[in-house]
Amino acid sequence: MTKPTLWHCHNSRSLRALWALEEMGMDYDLVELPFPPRVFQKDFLSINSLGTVPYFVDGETHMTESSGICHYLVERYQRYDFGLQVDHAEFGDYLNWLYHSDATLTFPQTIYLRYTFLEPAERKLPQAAEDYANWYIARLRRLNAHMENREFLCDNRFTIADIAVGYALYFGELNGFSERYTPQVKDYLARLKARPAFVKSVSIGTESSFLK
Ligand SMILES: N[C@@H](CCC(=O)N[C@@H](CS)C(=O)NCC(=O)O)C(=O)O
Repeated sequence: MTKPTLWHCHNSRSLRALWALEEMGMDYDLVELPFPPRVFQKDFLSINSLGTVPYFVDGETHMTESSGICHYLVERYQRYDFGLQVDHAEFGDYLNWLYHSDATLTFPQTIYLRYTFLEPAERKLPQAAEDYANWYIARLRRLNAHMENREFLCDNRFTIADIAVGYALYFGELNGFSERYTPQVKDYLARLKARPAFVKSVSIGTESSFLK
């Protein structure tokens, strides 16, 4: 059987997939790219026409969605030690956190990042950046309530839902939002960041970082 390959940029959303591979102790190949790859590594577009990371290949499977890759790894390799099966009472909740992590908690932050840091001075949009920062903090309301009496999101144990949401919180920290996190969310993020698999994954590729 061939090994999966992951294309990764330091601190980007491919960290979700890398962290999951490390938690699962899987054998994989890693291709590190400078950020953004479509500018600094143009030949990457011939591999992934979107030019985004993560890009993940496992045999005939090609994927571009970070939370989807984590979900794939659980299902494809039957790693329910990191996921929930369909007959579990919290299965819907688990899927909801997986989707929520990127569509609701990460996307608004990318608008902030773009119009604060990535665009040239004449295209920066402070109003859009501030609005989307506030949007992100407001969308944490559900997580804030959920984490009041919990250590992890689902089933009282660490799963890929924690990886998916944990990355959004970590990205928020890099963007300077963590002072606005509630105490329970700050503690939750600290717990996730202390995991050896996170510490290892986040240390990979610092030279070509898009957010240090
Ligand atoms: N929804 C996708 C988004 C992938 C994505 O946009 N990744 C960003 C990095 S966090 C990227 O590669 N941006 C480079 C670009 O847009 O050129 C996911 O969750 O993986």
